[in-house]
Amino acid sequence: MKRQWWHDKTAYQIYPKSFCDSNADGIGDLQGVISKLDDLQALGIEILWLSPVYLSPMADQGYDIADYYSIDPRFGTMEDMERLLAEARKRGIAVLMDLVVNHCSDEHEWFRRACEDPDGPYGQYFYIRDWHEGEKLPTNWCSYFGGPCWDKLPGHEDKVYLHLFHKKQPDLNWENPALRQEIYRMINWWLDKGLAGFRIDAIINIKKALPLCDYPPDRPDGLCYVSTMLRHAHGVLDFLDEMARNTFQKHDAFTIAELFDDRPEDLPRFIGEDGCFSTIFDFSENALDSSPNGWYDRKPITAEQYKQAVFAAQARAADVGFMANIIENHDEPRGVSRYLPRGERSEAAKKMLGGLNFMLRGLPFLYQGQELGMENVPFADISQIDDISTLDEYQGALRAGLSPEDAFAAVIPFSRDNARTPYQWNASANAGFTTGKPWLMVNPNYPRINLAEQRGRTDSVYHFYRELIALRRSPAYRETVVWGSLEPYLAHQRNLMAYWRKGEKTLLVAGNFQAGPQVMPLPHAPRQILLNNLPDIDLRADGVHLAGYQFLVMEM
Ligand code: TEU
Ligand code: CA
Repeated sequence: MKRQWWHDKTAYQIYPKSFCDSNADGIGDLQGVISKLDDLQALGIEILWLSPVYLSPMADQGYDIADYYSIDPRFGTMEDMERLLAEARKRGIAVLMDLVVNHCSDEHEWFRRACEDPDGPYGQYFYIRDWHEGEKLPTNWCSYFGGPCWDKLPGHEDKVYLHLFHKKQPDLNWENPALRQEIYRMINWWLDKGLAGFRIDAIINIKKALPLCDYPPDRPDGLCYVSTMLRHAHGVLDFLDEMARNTFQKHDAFTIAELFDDRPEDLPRFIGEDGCFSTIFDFSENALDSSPNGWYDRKPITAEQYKQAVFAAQARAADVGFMANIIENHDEPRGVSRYLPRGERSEAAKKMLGGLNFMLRGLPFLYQGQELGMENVPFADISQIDDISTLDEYQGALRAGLSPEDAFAAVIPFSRDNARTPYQWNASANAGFTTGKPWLMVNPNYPRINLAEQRGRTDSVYHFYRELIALRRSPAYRETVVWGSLEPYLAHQRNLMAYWRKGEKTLLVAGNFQAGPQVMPLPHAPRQILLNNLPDIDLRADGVHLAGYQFLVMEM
């Protein structure tokens, strides 16, 4: 496999609205990010992805873009963005923005013009269809945020437009070459500015199965999940290859795609040597608890399921390319709250979960606060929730017959707002995020879980992540940690997740994914213990006696 400049890096996602507020309006901003670059550098971060900061009415927190060429005033100015790029570069940090081009905002000029003149050129930028009151809609697809994918075109009684996401996120018509050229021009404009690349949003959705048609209903409301349509859509790679040729390849840009519902056999075309992206996120463990009924019907994920999903994904990518490994992001609950059972979310367990993920083959991608072991939020009432997806899932649970209390209790553990609360900098008011009123409540555990406290304590979760990153960068182990192969070890031993990393050196990574102890047999005694999340290690003739949630990286 050809080596790339980004392979040995550690990446970090910032959710700008909740990272650091520089001007007391309760909303995180670019100046806030700039003021924390030293902290990111001290952690060892070399790639930074910013969730959207473009001009947006914020129906979906910036994933509804009204102008791709300007920064939303809530976040700052274009000068701030340029300064951020320059300051990051000084610290050896490559910056990625979010590329959201399946849809734009209904407040984007393209959509406004399409509404003014649906038969004119901008009408062709979207999927607009004739429709008359009382008729069935053009298709029976269910939007990702609930309800039909079609809404009335503003100003027209007899036309509807397609939105796979929220109604304020009209889908762009990629079949139209003029639209594609506009998008390539925009991408190149940003890359010319010195952006290192993009995280690419919801990209599989750009190709619709044509002609648009109904599919058998698979939901209680008689609609059909978009995933069925996507299975019938062919040709997304033609669009993506064309986009890559016209933009990313010319700039040697780094791209990481958010890809769901892709066909496994297409993996080489996505992330292989000549693939259209540098890498994609591995969502296989996030998908484990999904249910066709919705969030309220999700079941807890067991350690065994987690391990098997991760190993399967590692095997798929092994000869193809690098996947990016995550335990959480801005769309998911906190990893420690999801994959560790209630009552067992100790710092040791958090380090184990983080360590097992970090040491996989691929690009480690942290989400803000993960390095502190930030947890889900004890929301008490639905009125505290901002996220449109959670509100929709809550309604779905009510429709399924759950009482309001049960619906709330079932849905909240999966709320996207769990990961969107302000970053916990210190124990002062609002966790040091803002001196104003934060836009979303701060997790009340901030006096206990915050960066200042963890920085001052060498056995903290934060310091453990620093050690993981330092190991990845170290001259002695980099070769093995980054490019070494991965082979599962004792994959059938229950609640043990262990794997070899083999390269110049031979490392054995092991996590005891349970509260009780267990013995892991070893082929021979380790040469050296490189990382241990507990103060001691119990090595005996029959192997290593792991304490509950113990995590080790051993050189063998
Ligand atoms: O998410 C794409 C996606 O597939 C979502 O349906 C995801 O599964 C959902 O958020 C779960 O509730 C991306 C962004 O990451 C997300 O924040 C946006 O809301 C979405 O695209 C639309 O742009
Ligand atoms: Ca602000």
